[in-house]
Amino acid sequence: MAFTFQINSDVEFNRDEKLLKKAESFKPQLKFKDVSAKNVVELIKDESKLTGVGVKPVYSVEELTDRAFKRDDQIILDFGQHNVGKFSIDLKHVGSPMDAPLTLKLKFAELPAELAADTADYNGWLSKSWIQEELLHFDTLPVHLELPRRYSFRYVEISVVDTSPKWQVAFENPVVRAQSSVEYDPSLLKDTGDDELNQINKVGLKTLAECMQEVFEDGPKRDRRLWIGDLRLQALANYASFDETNIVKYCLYLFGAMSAKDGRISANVFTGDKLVPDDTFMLDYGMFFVSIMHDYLEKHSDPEMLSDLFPIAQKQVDYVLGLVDKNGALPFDEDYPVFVDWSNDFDKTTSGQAILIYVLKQFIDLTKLAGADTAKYEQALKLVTDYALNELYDSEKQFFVSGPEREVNVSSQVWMVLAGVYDDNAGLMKRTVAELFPVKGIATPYMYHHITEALFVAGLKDEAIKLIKSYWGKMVDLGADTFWEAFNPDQPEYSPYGSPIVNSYCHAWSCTPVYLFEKYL
Ligand code: RAM
Repeated sequence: MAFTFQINSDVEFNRDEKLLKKAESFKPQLKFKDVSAKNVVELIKDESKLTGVGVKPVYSVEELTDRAFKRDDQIILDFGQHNVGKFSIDLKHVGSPMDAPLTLKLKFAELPAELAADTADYNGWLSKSWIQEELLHFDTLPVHLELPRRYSFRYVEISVVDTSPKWQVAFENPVVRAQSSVEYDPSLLKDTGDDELNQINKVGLKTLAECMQEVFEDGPKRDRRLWIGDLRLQALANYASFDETNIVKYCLYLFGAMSAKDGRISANVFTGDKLVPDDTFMLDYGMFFVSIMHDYLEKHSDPEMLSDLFPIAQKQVDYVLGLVDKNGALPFDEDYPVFVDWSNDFDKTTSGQAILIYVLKQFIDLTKLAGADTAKYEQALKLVTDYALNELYDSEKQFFVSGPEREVNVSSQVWMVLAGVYDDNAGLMKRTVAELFPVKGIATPYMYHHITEALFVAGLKDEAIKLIKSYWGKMVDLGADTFWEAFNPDQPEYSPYGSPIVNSYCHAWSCTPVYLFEKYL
């Protein structure tokens, strides 16, 4: 099973006001820019695009002013690019006096596919409230409408529910006050020498920029909050591009200031009006707090951060080491799962073991840096690594196996390679490519990132590039302006939530080509 909703209302949290105050000093300033809509477009059937829906321009936005709309009329505004921000528009009445209110329905979409989907059909397990829609009444016109809520979109569909037979409504100046804490600037990217890769890189950078708000959000449409797993990858892509250090520190300090009293670090933090740690815990996400510190300190020296956050990282590591049995196995626990990917189709026990090894190595580096004693952790590392090599590596199959069925899956090999457990990574990944590719049943760019990185680490550069082109490249072909939260190339309409209408089509953990190209090309 993978992660679904957890309700752990009995968990007690720390709230370290000193660390929160420090966090506040790192909080980034948002930058704002007004972007006008470009065209009015209409949906068309286009089999080359996601769910077979594309758009075609009908007229330019300047021509909107001359038109008036009545009951059941509809327009779709295209802003020409993905934006995160607040939408505004001028509404005027045309004709006889207003003898009834105006009712409009507004729908915001990152992709045309969302506009084609019928909201009423949504019956998934995530809240319907994520669907980006508004129903609005206006008793008098003209009105300068400024929506109070931030949306994430390229397209806005405006449906006139009704005016009255006596008058119509006209629209002018559709604008989004676009926001981010960085400015998207493709000149930050190096030329890979390959047009397709350059295009993928740009879409990756745009994705990252849109998700860099006051925190590294996972997705500006949904969940609009700070998840550790996403943060780790965003921070890496950020070092390879914008290299904004304060936002990383802000996020790290938030997790550090609000860990659970038992030592676990929450999987995500709500960062609306109040800062609230979620009562959701995932073992791999909690442990990646260490990785984020480690990655940061590899790039930027920061003794103060190390001394502030090291004790918190240590408690998290100690908590997980307490779950390891005397043989060195880390059992899979439904109540404290390893996430790894949204797919439920593979066993994650061995991936969890490898992630523990991966993090433990980084933690030992941090321990040395902090001048603390590493003996306990060196010993633990040996125990869990020996277990992986002796019990989880099947020398007949020549693969790492996972779970009671001794299943061979891609994720176990990938994480063992990333953890540097086995002495022949190249051989292991070659066998993985030969026997377990094409990748099946993996649903997230998050896991595809780890597969790709394992290929690079193992020296299989051509395979890595091939995978990037067939995965991220396919999203571009399907119309991505920004990369998506979930994508299964065999089943492009897949959603982890039961319906693509709540999928996020600008999702942080998919931005990693920016990091991979910088590091491995
Ligand atoms: C979803 C979001 C987020 C991810 C978690 C596990 O809610 O997509 O990005 O980190 O799942």
